[in-house]
Amino acid sequence: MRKFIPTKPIEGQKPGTSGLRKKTRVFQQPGYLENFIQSVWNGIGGVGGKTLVIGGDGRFFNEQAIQTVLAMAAASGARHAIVGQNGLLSTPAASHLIRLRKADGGIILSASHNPGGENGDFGVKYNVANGGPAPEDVTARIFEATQTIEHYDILRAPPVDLSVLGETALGAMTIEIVDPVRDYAALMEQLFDFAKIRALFQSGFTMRFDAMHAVTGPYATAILEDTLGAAPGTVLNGVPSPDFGGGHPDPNPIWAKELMELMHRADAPDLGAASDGDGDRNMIVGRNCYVTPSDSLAVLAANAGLIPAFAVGLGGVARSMPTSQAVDRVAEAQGLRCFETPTGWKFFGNLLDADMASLCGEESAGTGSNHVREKDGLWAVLAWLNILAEKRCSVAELMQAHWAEYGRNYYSRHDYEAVDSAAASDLIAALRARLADLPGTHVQGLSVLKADEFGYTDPIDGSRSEGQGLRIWLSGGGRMVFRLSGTGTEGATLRVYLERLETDPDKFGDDPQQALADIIAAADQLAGIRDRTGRSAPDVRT
Ligand code: G16
Repeated sequence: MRKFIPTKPIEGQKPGTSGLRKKTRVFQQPGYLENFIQSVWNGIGGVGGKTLVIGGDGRFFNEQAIQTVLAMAAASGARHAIVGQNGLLSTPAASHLIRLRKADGGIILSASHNPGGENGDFGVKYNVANGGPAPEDVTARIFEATQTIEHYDILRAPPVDLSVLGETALGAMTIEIVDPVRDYAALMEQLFDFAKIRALFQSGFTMRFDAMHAVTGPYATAILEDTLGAAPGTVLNGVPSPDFGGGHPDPNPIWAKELMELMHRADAPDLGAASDGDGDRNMIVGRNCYVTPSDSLAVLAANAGLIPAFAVGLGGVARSMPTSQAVDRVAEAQGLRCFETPTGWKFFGNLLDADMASLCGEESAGTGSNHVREKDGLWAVLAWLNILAEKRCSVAELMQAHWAEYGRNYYSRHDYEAVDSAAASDLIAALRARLADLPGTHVQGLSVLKADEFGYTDPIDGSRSEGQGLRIWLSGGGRMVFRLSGTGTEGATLRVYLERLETDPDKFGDDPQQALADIIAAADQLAGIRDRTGRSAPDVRT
């Protein structure tokens, strides 16, 4: 039975860098999810007659939320819902399904790398017909709709059994429950040289992939172990759990600590990799050799010719603004177009659609290509495997050779989490006010060459995004960037991105924190981080 439920706007339903993310308990409040979903429908002009892909990363509240989304899609006249079995779909697999099945869009339930569980985080993201996250004009319309909503529509019906593959119906809407892995795995097989990777594993190459108790487990097991012949046990923490085993499913050296320790032991495997809550982030680590996401992007760009999907060459490359400039020099050497976009995968969408960029990456552990319109953790791991299968060298050797050719961009991101929101905004405002006066001044023995606030004009649709981070360039090839995260759920997270180019091969082996020490001190001095936040050190350094 279709129900028309009167409601009122709920404050704060503004999508951030990637959808709406809040504490799970906030989403569990009566009407909270319903208000947002109805606002999505209202913001996109309704879902009448449309086909939607629906799935999530399996975190606590996932299945319940999917039942609500289905009941609301059916009540609003959607024609067809394609749902991952047991409500599971990794973000890149959802993006692929939207494209493959020519759906009108999709709803992905995930707070990505944020912890899950009753005390953790939950999130909802709307993706458009190209498979990518909704662009800013769409999220703006959705936000507007959250502020004027007066009612939502929902079908009151028994829950749909999401465990059984095949078709069923909810009201007049067809629901198709699909294997979450099958189509994605088939796509990967088209993109990479599986025979070469299989031969690599047969030659004794070893790896560990830490799925961090999140959605990538079934994908990684099917592809790495069952198809490519990696030894059983290659995939660690491969069974998705609603609270990610109590962990923080963020693939970086801090949260993937066990894997990092393993990779620094004498009996370390050849390759270590990890992926996040919804499978779109990745970490790459060799024996005693962590690869920063920025370096990973540069290495993939430099070696793209070894990957069958890129046999025709790259249309161009793109990186988010705070990502290191390592890929820029590869692009320059190879005569490739190189774009700098604001943080958020949605900004790559138009470039990928227009084939102006076919390889994109972000410092936040996101790498991907034009095969879908999301970043893709497992794709990045397979790309590395494909390159290593061709080169038959270690990760460390590959990095050394890369730096010898292009120089090394020492890079680190310092995060100050759950900072008082007003203090964080004041810090940014105060620094913004001084930007024009900084060039020509000196700090910690470095001169400021240039300073600005990043804004971006999309080269395809001309849309303009302002206020995308404060940038300061220093003598000696240094750069620092300040911005506030758009994915946190508590207070504000201040992100400070630090970078310096080193071209002397004798200095490629330093610890990044040491190599960047003067820039780190300069950042603190310029922005007054200690004084304004009361923090003497960042919570996370990656
Ligand atoms: C999301 C976005 C990324 C972005 C990252 C960090 O990643 O999809 O494009 O780089 O957040 O954003 P922020 O610095 O604003 O926190 P994910 O993996 O959380 O979806």
